[in-house]
Amino acid sequence: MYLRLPAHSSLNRYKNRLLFFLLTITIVAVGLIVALVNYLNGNRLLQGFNTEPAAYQLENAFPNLKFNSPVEFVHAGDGTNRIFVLEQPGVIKVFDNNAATKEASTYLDIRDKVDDGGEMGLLGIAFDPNFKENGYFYLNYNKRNPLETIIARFKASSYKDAKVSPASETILMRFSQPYDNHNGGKVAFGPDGYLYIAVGDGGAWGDQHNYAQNRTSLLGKILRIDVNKTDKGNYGIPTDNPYVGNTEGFREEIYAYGLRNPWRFSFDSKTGQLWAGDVGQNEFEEIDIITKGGNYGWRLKEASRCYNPRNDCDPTKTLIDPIHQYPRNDGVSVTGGYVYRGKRIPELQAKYLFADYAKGNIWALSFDGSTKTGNELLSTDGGSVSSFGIDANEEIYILDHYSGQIKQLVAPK
Ligand SMILES: [Ca+2]
Repeated sequence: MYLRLPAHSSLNRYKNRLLFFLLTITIVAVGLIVALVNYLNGNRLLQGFNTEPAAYQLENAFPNLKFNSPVEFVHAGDGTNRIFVLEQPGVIKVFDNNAATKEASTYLDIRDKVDDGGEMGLLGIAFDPNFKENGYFYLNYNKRNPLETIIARFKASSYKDAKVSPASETILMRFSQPYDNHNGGKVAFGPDGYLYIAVGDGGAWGDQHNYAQNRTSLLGKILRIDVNKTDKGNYGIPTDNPYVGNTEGFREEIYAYGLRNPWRFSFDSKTGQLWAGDVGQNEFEEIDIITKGGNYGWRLKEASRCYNPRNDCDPTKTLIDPIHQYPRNDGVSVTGGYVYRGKRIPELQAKYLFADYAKGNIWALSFDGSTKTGNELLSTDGGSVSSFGIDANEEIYILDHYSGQIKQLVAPK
């Protein structure tokens, strides 16, 4: 009995040591698992399990200003740091690029020349590269009776003028519109000094008259003209346009074709690349990099899918597919933006920002030359984004068509 007691007590001691050992191992293991999960979460390696929406916020860039259906935001490149905003009914507003600006004044009022509503109105403005010397700027607007697109030049008597007379107008181009939607509308000077003009397919649906593929028509195209020449009246054709001197009756103004409703294009200020958002029909919205003479597919294709005909729509494989497209659950009406070259949000440097007008989504597309490498959803809260704008410092702004506010992205902390 005496002999057994120590043996018994020794056995208990071993049991206790074993239990203590197992308990210690368990505590250490649980601690390690908790630490590992926290580490992975912190490093966003478990992002697939994280359904949090994009973290960019939108703030009102000019809290004292509100516009009537704003559709465009530009600067004049004249060193005055003024911003010009187009109001769709036919007014250009001007104000100092300062968040504290109290009010915007009227720079030009052509409401009596413009018919607006739906997709019609004053849609585009481009200041002449020599605006400071010549006072010229160019507008794209719509009118009825008859239904037309007008490309016109206006003239400020001095670049410093606070107001411009509607009587300074010279019409460069006018062409009829079969329907009141799909007017394109953007105008901008390229790095080559030529004026680029976005023109939709004429409207209705499905491009029933096949205008976008018809190069004898200006509809469904990106046009390029020389505003310093007069061989076409008040403008001319750049000598290296794709259809210069053709004998097939193709319009010499055409730079690229096969577009449905290019709603906002821009030039990358660093590379000169031309980016466009093209509004889709039933299935896809698309982003295109536009090259000279390129055929972007519509109505043969809607984005990368055959539309009319449904099969074998590109037997010679000549149609250029979008760099990016998105389906209906992400939005229904694309608004093309800009390749960001500003300084305020370093994370977005060299990415192409664009939005969906109907859904309020704003994205930043990453790319490597001409191929997409990623697409980040920055916000689902953009409002009705009618356009983006760039100021003289290449900072980017977002126009909310419905609220009339100009917004700015704020990066997550
Ligand atoms: Ca296309």
